[in-house]
Amino acid sequence: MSRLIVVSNRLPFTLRAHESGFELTPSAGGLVTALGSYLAGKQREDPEFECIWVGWPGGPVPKEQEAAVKQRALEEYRAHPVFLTPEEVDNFYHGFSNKTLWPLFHYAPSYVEYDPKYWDSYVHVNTLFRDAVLEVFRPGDVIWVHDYQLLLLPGMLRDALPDASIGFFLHIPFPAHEIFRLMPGEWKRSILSGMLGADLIGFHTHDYTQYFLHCVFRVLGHDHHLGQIAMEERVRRADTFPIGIDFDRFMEAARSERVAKLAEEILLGIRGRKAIFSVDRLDYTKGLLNRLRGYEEFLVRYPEWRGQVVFLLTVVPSREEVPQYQRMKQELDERVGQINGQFGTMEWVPIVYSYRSLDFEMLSALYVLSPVALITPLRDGMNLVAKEYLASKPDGTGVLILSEMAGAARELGEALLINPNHFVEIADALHQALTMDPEEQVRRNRPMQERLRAYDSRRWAEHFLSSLARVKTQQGQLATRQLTPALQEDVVRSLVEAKKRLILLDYDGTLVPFASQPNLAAPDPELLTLLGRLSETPGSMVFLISGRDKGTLGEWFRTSKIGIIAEHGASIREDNGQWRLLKPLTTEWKGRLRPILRMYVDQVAGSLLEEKEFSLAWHYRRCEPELGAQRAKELIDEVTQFTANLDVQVLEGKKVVEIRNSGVNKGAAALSVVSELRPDRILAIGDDQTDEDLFRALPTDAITVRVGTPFSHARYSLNNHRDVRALLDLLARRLS
Ligand code: GDG
Repeated sequence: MSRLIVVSNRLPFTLRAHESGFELTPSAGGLVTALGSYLAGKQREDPEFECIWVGWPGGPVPKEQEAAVKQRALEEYRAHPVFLTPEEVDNFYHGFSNKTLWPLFHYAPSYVEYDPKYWDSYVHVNTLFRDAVLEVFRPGDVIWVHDYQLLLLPGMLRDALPDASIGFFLHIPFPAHEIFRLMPGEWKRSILSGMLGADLIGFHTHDYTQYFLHCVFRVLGHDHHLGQIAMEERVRRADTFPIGIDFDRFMEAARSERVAKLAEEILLGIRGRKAIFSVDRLDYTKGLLNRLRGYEEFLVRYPEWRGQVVFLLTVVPSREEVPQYQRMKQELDERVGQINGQFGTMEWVPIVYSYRSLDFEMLSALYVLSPVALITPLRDGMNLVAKEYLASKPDGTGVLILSEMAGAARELGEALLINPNHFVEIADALHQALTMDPEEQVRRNRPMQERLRAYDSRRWAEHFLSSLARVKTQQGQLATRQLTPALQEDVVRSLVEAKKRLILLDYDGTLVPFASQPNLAAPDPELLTLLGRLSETPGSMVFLISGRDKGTLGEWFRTSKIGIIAEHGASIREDNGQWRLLKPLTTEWKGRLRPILRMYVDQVAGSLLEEKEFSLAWHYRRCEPELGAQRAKELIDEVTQFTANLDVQVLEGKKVVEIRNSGVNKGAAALSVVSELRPDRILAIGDDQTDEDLFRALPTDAITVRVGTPFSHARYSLNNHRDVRALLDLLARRLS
């Protein structure tokens, strides 16, 4: 990679206009810091490497100044600004981003405003970002889009740049489906499709990744395999990348004289009392009021600490335009006043409260001098403050009290984890922290520090970008070649030259088109003749390999000499016409699952239950499509939970949900046939996901053909069953 385009709502600087012009001052958010150390390292390794940042400069720019701002942004920051009008800022940023997505994704549905005006603006501003990216994009660039303000952008970029490398990272939680579904249908679908425009979609925790995958499944109907989303035209991945911090920077600062001096001054100011510390943006998700309630309870329950501790509460102004934030600020001021009024004395103020932002050294000094950090968000994507606190403790002492609702709690299990809704827990944790002996503090902190040092912000960015590169390679490997007439000649020639050739053919969608009911897809005379001609040529072994039951296939091909592997590989028909199992199977699970499937048949008009010897299948081809797809997701969800302890697997085929014994698949079945017959050439053709097992399992020199899509583990692709028949006909002619 020689160029990286980072796209985020805000640029790494803030623009301030004044009478004589404007100023660009660097801003140091979590993302800027995280990427900063990665970029510096990358540039050292590869002087050619370049990063361009696309985003909003954070303030209104008069039209006549745009060109000058653009010029300076490029020169000073390698940045490409997206200019927004005050109205766009209102509707897109304060509106949809912060009044709709932010509260919803942080599980505060009662704060959510569903305003179509906001949505329209969100769509529009995402197109402005798209245009800005397209202005700077050059083939070969990697695009990395960040956060909830730009959920539609990856999809918009994909439409314009079908082959580009596009990554997306969400810095806030992704909510469970129960919450996500509160949004109107069009918004939900557009947001998920927008995110799926990326090749790699990253989240902070495994839960967020799973919730996203679940929503994709429930809302759009795309299933996934280990985070790889099975969409026909392109593979993309959702995965977990917990953001790190610049560990060394905090550790170094903590060791610096300047910070030590500042810390000493602050300690003098609080007369050497033990400091409990927190810093957050003003936000209802950060649990500030709960924290105060917990601190108050602590002073009530443990009066011996009165006068001995000081709560250094720093709140950084944020989103002051949003009414909830204004109300919260007021409530916060009142609560601090009440607690100080109730417990304070002439000598002692329980809470030292500041409402402003700190410079880095001040922040570092507070981390250094505070024996306890109290971090209690109600929801938080990650929470970097918790990590930074630990990175600022060279001797390993200090106690982190952390809400289990923060993404960071997943990595920081040795901290004192509390539930932020339970103020008694907060109070007890404060007491425990203040009385914890230093050895225990070090014992808890060292492993966390090691983790933070090893997976720092640089590693995080490297991990994400190398995973993105891997997805691109994988896409390249999965893109099959269309079996053109010239290639067909080559393929047929190599089959003709072989002494023993094995031909494995899926049935529905591969040899015949799909029928509205499974039993209406009987083979036509032309097909029977074609397969007959093929199987009669010396050295040819033809097998149908299908998900259908052995009864139907056996009946349809009663007189035919071809081999049959039925029910995705459960049973095989031998030369003598007898069926045998390919591996021992049980069916007692059917009794437990049949009633669930029956319930779905009753509830969804037009659906039907097909019972095969070793599987149960719920078909919804004839149902109202939306309802059928919706119920199929629910059924899979329900059955998957139910089957956790059963030796069965749940599979979604084309308009069918099938449950069968695990370990039974076309790949395993084909391999057992291959090892028995030892062919020197194999041709395998199939059209759906279950055939991918077959393509993956066969030796690499097998001629594998996927019907209907070029994205497959097969080597070649054909368009439809007519093309398949034409290929088989050509082969039969050359063999005769
Ligand atoms: C979002 C997600 C996720 C704060 N006040 C000052 C200051 N900070 C720095 C901290 C820290 C960062 O800002 C805050 O990061 P958080 O993670 O706590 O929270 P959000 O801003 O809400 O960020 C969050 C994050 O994205 C990263 O993915 O962790 O969950 O909500 O680095 O040190 N820095 C200075 N003065 C301050 O007053 N210098």
